[in-house]
Formats: sequence, C-alpha cells, structure tokens
Amino acid sequence: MPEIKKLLIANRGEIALRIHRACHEMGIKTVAVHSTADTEAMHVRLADEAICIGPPPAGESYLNIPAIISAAEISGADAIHPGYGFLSENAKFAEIVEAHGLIFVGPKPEHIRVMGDKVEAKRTAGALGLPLVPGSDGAISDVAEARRLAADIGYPVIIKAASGGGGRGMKVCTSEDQLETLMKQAGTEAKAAFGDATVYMEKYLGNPRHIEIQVFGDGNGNAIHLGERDCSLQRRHQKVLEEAPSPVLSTEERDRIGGICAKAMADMAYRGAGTIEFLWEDGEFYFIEMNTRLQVEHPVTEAITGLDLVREQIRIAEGHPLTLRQADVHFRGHAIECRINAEDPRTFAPSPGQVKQYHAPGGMNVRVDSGLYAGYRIPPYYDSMIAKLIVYGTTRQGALRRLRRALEEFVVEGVKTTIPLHQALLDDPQFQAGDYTIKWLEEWLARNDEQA
Ligand code: MV4
Repeated sequence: MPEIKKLLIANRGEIALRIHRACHEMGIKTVAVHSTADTEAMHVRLADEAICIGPPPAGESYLNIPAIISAAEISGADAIHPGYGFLSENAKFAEIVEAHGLIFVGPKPEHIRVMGDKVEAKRTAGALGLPLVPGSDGAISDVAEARRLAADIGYPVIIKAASGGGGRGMKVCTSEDQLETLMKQAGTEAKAAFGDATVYMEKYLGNPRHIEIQVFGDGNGNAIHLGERDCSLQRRHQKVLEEAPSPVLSTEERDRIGGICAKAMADMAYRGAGTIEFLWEDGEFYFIEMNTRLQVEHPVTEAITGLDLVREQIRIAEGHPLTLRQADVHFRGHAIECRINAEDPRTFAPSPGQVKQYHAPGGMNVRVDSGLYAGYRIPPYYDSMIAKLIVYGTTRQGALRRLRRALEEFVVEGVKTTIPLHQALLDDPQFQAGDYTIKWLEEWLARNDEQA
C-alpha cells in the first residue's frame, strides 16, 4: 500500500491548516503552496515547506495547475489534498495529479466529472435509488415538451443549468405563459456563465430545508454514512450556520436516508468523502446535487461522531479499506458551526485589513478553525471567511448556551466581522426552536433591517 510521507496542500486559510494538522498527527510532512498575498498566512508558517506559486489572483496561483504540479515535483510530495473550493472538484486536475504518479486525496476523476454535471448527477442518483425531485428526465431543449412536462408536474417549476450549482443560473416559473421566456433566459445565462446552455426542469419546492448526508467510500464497494447536517441557514447561497443533527429528523429517518446514500455510494464504488445534498419538505427527501469534496462544515459531523474526516480521507487515499463499519458509527450530542466572515454584519460588505487584536474562545467542547492571529493582514483577494466556531453540547439547548458563551469570548479587532450577526441570530426564538427553512434567514435579515 502506498504510504503518504509528504502531502502538498493545494489550498489556503483555515482548511489548509486543518489538513496540515491531520497530516502532522499522522506523521506526514506538509508542503504549503501560496500566492504572494499569503506569505504571512498561518498555513504557510506551519507547513514543513512552502512554495510560492504565483500572484494574488486565484486564477494565477491557487488554480494554477502547472505551478501546483511543479511544486509537488520539486518538493517530492507524494500526494495532493485540494481542500474545498479552488481545484477540489476539477476532474481534469485530479486526472493530471494521478497522471504524474501522485495520489489525489479525493474521489475518482470520473465521479467528480459525473457529479459536476447536474443532469448526469441526477440521472446517476436516480439509477442508484436516491429519491429525486420530480422533473425532466435529463436536459430539456424543446419548449413544447417543456410545456407538457410542466403541466404534468404542476407549477411552479424551476429551470436549472446543468453546469450550474451554488444557486447560479436558476429560474422559478410560476405559469405557462412565462415558460418559454424563462427557458431561453436560463439557457443564455448558463451559456454565458458556464459555457454550457444545457438546462433541466424540476418541480419547485416552496419552503424546504437543506439537509445533506456525509458519506465515505473506499473505492472498492464499501461505504458508510455519517449522518446529516442541516445547512438551511444561508444568505445568497452562502451558508451562515450549520448544525448536526438536523432539528427535524428522527433516528429512523436518519438511518433510512443514510442507508440509501451509503448503499448508493457502495454500488458506484465511490472513493473518499462526499456529501449528498437534499431538499427536505414535509418529511420527504429530494436529491439535488452531490459534492465530491470535503466541506467547510465537516467539523459538525466530526463533533457528533468523534471521527477525524481528513484522517479518513488520507487513509482511503492510501488505499486502506474503511476503518469503520456502519454499526461502529454512533451519533452523540449536538454540534453547531458559525461561519465568521470579515464582513460588515449588516451590509455584508467585505472588510479586509489588519487584525489588531485577536482572542479565540476556548474551554470545553469549543473548537475554532482559523488561521487568524494579531497583526495578520486579511488579503482582499479571497473568500471572506476568517474563522469557524464549532461548539458541541449533549443537547441542542446545551450547544446553544455554549455558542452564546463562546461568541461572547471571541475578540477580533481591526476588521468588521459577522460575530454580532450570529449573536443576534442566537437571540431569535424561532432559531432557538430550530424552526427555519432555506428562506428563513433572508426574511429575518430583511425584518431586522427594517427595524433599524
Ligand atoms: C431548488 C429549490 C427549490 N426547488 N430546487 C439552490 C442551490 C442549488 N444547490 C439548488 N438550489 C435550490 N434548488 C427545487 N426543485 C431551491 C433551491 C434553493 C436553495 C437550496 C439549498 C439551500 C439554499 C437555497 C436557497 C435558495 C434556493
């Protein structure tokens, strides 16, 4: 079995640090790659070696495949972990990594490719027995056919781009007279944004929750699920807070949908970590997409399972079978993650700049994943997420109380952060009751804006 001795981290920020930590606990040396804007970043400081791969724009550094492969060769790394974002779901990159005799810590390239095309993903998911949103069987191009289908499934319907994702290129259509216009618009916008005009249709779910299932496969037909995360609290398709377990699922419902997902992953011989995204409405799950990467919110799953997901990814990449059987996976307690962004908590305008004071909360069952330190200059070129605060409690109530305490302790001075937003959210009775859907946060923000 190929043992990884040195791993190149093709990412930045807190996730680069997260991967570095798992590696060092496993006796694996790390190579950081970074842009000229990240010379002073914590992941660069902690890594065993660091290689500058280009100027600040991600297209010339963190997305620069030749520079990253060269860095791996120069440093003698035997594996590359892509983290999330950047090259993590680029099938071509995974292929190139493997063609250079390096281990890609992630799924098989063919699976990344299939799930990257939402039409292909849905067809695959359906064939594997996952419950789908009613809609077109593949792409739609003919307007007459689209009319018949929409009449059949009932309005409202949603037109989505096959190459979309993250909410881009979607059109909700409430009646037949809009259908032709919206279909054409969706196609044109999809072509402009993704270079692919392919669209498909689904029944529009009016007020669902967003619940995703964490899965792991060993690439040889063994797979398990690690339960769900409720990611309904989001603004403009950016998640704000995630929790596990979902406030709405029973043990039986979790076991059922989790079992379906694990079997699907076993049947396709999926390798590595994956997340199967569902909309959930009136007690039913509807598959929408699959993410073939480690996700930002993975620590809530780590908190309630006691597992190290990055360690599992690395072991699978080395070719080990899964360490765990489904019967060995137990869910205990409740975890909540707040994404803390360097943004104005009211306008969400980015707030890069120098961190003057920094103090992270601590104590029992409090985890902070962040590369921040006093004096650090947050560069303006990248995502504004600067820290993740994850709390764990025996119950949801306990986790909420711990979150309140941890947010009180958190000090970040010099830049604006979304810490006050999380504090206000914690005070809301409906949030406290777990009574929210994907629309709830934006409506809550609009209400709060009117008041002020
Ligand atoms: C939907 C939907 C309602 N009905 N599909 C948005 C991102 C993409 N991953 C799928 N999305 C949606 N698909 C049907 N058939 C509503 C959304 C949606 C959404 C989904 C998850 C989390 C937040 C969301 C916010 C707005 C819309």
